[in-house]
Amino acid sequence: MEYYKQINEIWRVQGYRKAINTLRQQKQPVRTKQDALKLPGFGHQLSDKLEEIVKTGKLTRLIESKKDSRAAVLGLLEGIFGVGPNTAREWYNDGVRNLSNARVRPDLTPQQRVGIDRYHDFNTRIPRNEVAQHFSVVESAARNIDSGLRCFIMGSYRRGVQTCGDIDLIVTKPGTKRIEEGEKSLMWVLQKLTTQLTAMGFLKVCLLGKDKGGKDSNSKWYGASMLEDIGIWRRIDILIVPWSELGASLLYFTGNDLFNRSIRMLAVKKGMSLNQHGLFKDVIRDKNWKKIHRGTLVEAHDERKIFEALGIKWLEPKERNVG
Ligand code: DCT
Ligand code: MG
Repeated sequence: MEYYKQINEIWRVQGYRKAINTLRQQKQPVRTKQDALKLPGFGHQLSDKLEEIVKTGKLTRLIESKKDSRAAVLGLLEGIFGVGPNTAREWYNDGVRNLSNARVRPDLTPQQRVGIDRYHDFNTRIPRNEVAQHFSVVESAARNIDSGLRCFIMGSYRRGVQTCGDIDLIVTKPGTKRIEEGEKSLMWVLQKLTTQLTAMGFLKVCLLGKDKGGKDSNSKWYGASMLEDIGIWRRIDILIVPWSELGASLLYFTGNDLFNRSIRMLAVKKGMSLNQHGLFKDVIRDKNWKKIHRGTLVEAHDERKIFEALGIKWLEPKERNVG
């Protein structure tokens, strides 16, 4: 009965309540399906369950439903921005069963709070054309800051998928390099761009960025954006990428994740190493496969040349939806 209460099956709850009352009123023990079927409110299913409990001390359906509901709650919690499998499990073990329970956690981070407040928004798929509209807003703001800036839409959008989970954007500029390689870094752009877009009311909240810490915090901005006429907060990731690494970044941020995993494995098989900064050869690793020297750069700027260097034919982004 408690399980059906949890999942809001009101009719079943009433059925169980009546059956419990009936059982309480019996003067003789009820031990078999046949005995139970004689009682008001006991059909075949309930009578089978009664007999199972008497005979085995357990109820398979209840064990199953506990598994179901645990998986469902973990799925729900992992849908909160900033909650991964470990946190979800920890909260579950502490008795968290729904978003209201989660909201009152004393250890809730500000990002997770946004994730709960905007749970529905963030878990609604974004139509392709809306992604393109968000892109236009960012692109024109970027162009206003510096007409040399170039923007790209990445992720599932570039792979041609009809609806996207979030909006992945890259901003770059011809001639720029990694900060340790030269002076023409683009880090200042992200700060200016996100500040302007926030003032315009387009960006709603920062979930990771310069002020939120993190290793790459000055080249990456995670947050939410909204189009006035649609009114739904969307997850948006803006990445600043040096022109010298554009190809490797395009490759990485296009995905999908499984395609990335297999192409990286292929690189390793060929004695190379691929990441979002480039394709490298002569990488030196210790016996635990930990990189101790990043190797020599083979290619980073040109996405097609990375395919060539790996010895595989060019794949259009829409051919990279694997798994
Ligand atoms: N990525 C990856 N490995 C991961 C996650 C992401 O290589 N574990 C890369 C590939 C895709 C890109 O980053 C953007 O990631 P997401 O936005 O999470 O995925 P997506 O393919 O854009 O799908 P979605 O429509 O759900 O956003
Ligand atoms: Mg995406």
